[in-house]
Amino acid sequence: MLIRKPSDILPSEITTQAVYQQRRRLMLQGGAALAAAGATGWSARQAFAAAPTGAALPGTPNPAFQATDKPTSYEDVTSYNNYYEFGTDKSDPARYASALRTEPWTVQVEGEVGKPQTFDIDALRKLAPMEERLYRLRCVEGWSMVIPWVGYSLNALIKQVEPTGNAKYVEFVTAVQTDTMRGVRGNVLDWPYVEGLRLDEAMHPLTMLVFGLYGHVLPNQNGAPLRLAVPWKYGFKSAKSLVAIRFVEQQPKTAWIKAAAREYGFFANVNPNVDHPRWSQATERRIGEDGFFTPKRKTLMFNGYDEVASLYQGLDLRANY
Ligand SMILES: Nc1nc2c(c(=O)[nH]1)N[C@H]1C(S)=C(S)[C@@H](COP(=O)(O)O)O[C@H]1N2
Ligand SMILES: [Mo]
Repeated sequence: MLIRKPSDILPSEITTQAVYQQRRRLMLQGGAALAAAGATGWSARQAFAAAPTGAALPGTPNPAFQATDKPTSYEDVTSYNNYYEFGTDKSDPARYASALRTEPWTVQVEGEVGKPQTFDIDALRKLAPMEERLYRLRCVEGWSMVIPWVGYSLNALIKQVEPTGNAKYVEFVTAVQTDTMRGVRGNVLDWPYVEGLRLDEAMHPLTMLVFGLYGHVLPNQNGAPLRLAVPWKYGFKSAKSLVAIRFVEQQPKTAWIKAAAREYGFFANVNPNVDHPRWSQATERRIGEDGFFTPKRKTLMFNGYDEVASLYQGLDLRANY
């Protein structure tokens, strides 16, 4: 279960990466000073714990994709996760995903494309300029976060492989490492974790191929070395640790549809008016804001990304949940 921590010194008032970095330096200095003075309290340890540890991966902030919400702290973004391959508790990914082997790493891009290709992760990192975008992420379970991702629009990759006229959907296949992933030894889901988008959804500029967060390479628990971010859909569509991207004619059979088709649909657009069979989707709990008296936030249609509405004109969003 989630245990809330005091948030007074968490870097949660950050607005941009530059401010974050500056704050981080100050916190590290402050932490070092406290440590030198023999302070071993929670705040001294927290000052170290809250800073990114991976290699730097800066992105140029793209003004077109900046949520105005306050970013969720690095600590929360990297310690409260869903990554069932490593276990179903929110703390399991942070605890166990360090075992994931992220090198070497290739992504097979195949199927209904003129130029199928296997990309090395380094080639993908260089394929388009890295941008920083602040996106909201709304989990189908009723919580949300605000994350400064680093990456670029998936359509940059799609254009390179030239989809054929038969490509109607894109299937995303994620890693299975039986020796490092304790979760895949059980059958909570039918592994590999597979997701899918319609081709026009995959081509939408908001759909992002993500390599980092908070100016650093993705922590394993967040889907290293690359994952999707599809901010107008429930979080489960944003598949982690991609190994293959397939262009197909038929709607992909996703892991969540196979597990519970009545509860999780293919579209999975954030929609406060269509409840999950077991709970309401009208409101959400923003991670880092929750206290006994904190009111829940109203969930917004398409998670507030109204620019995607035209993709669904004429589609009954109640039937196509
Ligand atoms: N491979 C894989 N990708 C996954 C998941 C998963 O279990 N396995 N969980 C999804 C869900 S339910 C959510 S809410 C987001 C969480 O992303 P985050 O941990 O980076 O916030 O990842 C999604 N991607
Ligand atoms: Mo989720």
